[in-house]
Amino acid sequence: MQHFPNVPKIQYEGPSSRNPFAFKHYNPDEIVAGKTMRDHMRFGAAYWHVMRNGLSDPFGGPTALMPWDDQSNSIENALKRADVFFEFLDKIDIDYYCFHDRDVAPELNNLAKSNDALEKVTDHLLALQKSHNKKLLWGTACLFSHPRYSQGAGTSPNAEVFAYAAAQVKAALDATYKLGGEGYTFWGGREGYSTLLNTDMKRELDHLAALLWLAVDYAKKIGFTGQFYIEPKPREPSTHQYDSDAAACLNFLRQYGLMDHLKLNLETNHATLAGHTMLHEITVALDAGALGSIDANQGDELIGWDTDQFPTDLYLTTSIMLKVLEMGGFTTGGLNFDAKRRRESHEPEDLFHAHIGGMDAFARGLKAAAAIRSDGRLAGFVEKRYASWNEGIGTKVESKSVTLEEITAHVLASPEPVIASGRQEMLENLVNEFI
Ligand code: XUL
Ligand code: CO
Repeated sequence: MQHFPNVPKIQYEGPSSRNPFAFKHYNPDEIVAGKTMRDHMRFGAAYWHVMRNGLSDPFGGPTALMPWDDQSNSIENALKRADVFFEFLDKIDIDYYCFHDRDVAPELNNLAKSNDALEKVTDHLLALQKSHNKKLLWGTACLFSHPRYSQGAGTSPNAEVFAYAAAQVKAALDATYKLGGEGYTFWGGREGYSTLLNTDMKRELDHLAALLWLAVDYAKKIGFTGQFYIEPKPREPSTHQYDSDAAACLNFLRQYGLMDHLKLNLETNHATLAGHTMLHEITVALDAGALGSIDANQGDELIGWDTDQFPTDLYLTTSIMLKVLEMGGFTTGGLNFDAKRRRESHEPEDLFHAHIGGMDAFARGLKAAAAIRSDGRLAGFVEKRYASWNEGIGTKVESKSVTLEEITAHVLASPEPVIASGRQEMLENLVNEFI
């Protein structure tokens, strides 16, 4: 059964193609900077957006046409959706996917029944992965939709709710392990507060760390060797979320001794909600050796919430790929399109236009980033800007072999420092040469 009858398998046709169902820049087998584009990108599709997002917004209900979905909470419906999803992955030529437990399988009226449903659906997903040659980038537990989590999951004031969340994490980890998942993500949708008047922040953070440690210990026990990630986001749904940005997450991980066990899964629209650029967030993570994976999307400058749009901004994709190349590429992570179509783009074929656009934008970002790196002028400029640290007083400070008195004596014996221009505009022009 063909669920996307109007859509062919998407193939690379090159920049002169006018076929909307073709890649103009993403050529999976083309070698760029020593690796195929496919291996650089490790593209993933998000089950929650592709299969479960009806495109409703706070002012109106769902618009997305999903003729394959009977809208029931049944296991049969869940199994059918999985078939459609793998047809989508085949046609769009994406190798990886990501899911929440409750996207793929229904939450039923008790944990035993929900776990049983998850077991049945993941058996089917495993078979589909094998027959379609697809892989799981990461799995996660949805600890934010059900009303029991309205006041937090790992940070709930109610210990029984914490316990429920922990049990859900166990089942989601079992599922991820069974499916050979290369990672497991924690996004703390409700891990924050609405008012501090009723909140014991210290206790809530201790509990959140306890949840992560329980997961790390359980993974060891079952032999799950995938990478754990934590995904920063500053607000929405909570007024304040504890994992507010990359620096806050790293501080949390360090405080609770978790740095060896978790890396960051960074999302562009979360970075901008935090008042940062994605480049800033990636740089913070990379410098801490904690850049794990990327939820690829972009926000809308005119709307102050998480619009989760498909990434089409070439400056954004170029800056991301510059850092990914600097890191030496993804290991366990990849570029997961945590992105949804606009509410007006309700036809199934819009799923393809959206992903094609994101994949082509990243392909162009990769090529531009590789060219900027082999050109060398940008890195050369930065290197030269810090050259004074490679000699004299700079070396002494960096090697911590100098006192404040010695530094003062040095300054008294030296002329006024002359600093060079930062040349921001020249460097912006240089980057534009490649885009
Ligand atoms: C929400 C978000 C999540 C996580 C997974 O903003 O990004 O979908 O990626 O829970
Ligand atoms: Co995300």
